[in-house]
Amino acid sequence: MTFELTVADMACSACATTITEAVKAIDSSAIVQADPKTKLVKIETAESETAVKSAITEAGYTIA
Ligand SMILES: [Cu+2]
Repeated sequence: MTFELTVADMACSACATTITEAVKAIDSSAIVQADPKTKLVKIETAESETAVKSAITEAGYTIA
């Protein structure tokens, strides 16, 4: 499935990398586009939205 999350505390490209890696840790074939300017993270994954949200939250970020 494909969905888009807003991560308000994604401040820079290092945050975007951390978030991308957190998602890829639960689904290595996930496609993640994280943009610190818009705070949007577009994710294409076989994992559930709930699983992805908790992976990002556990990495220390807040989903709006
Ligand atoms: Cu950052």
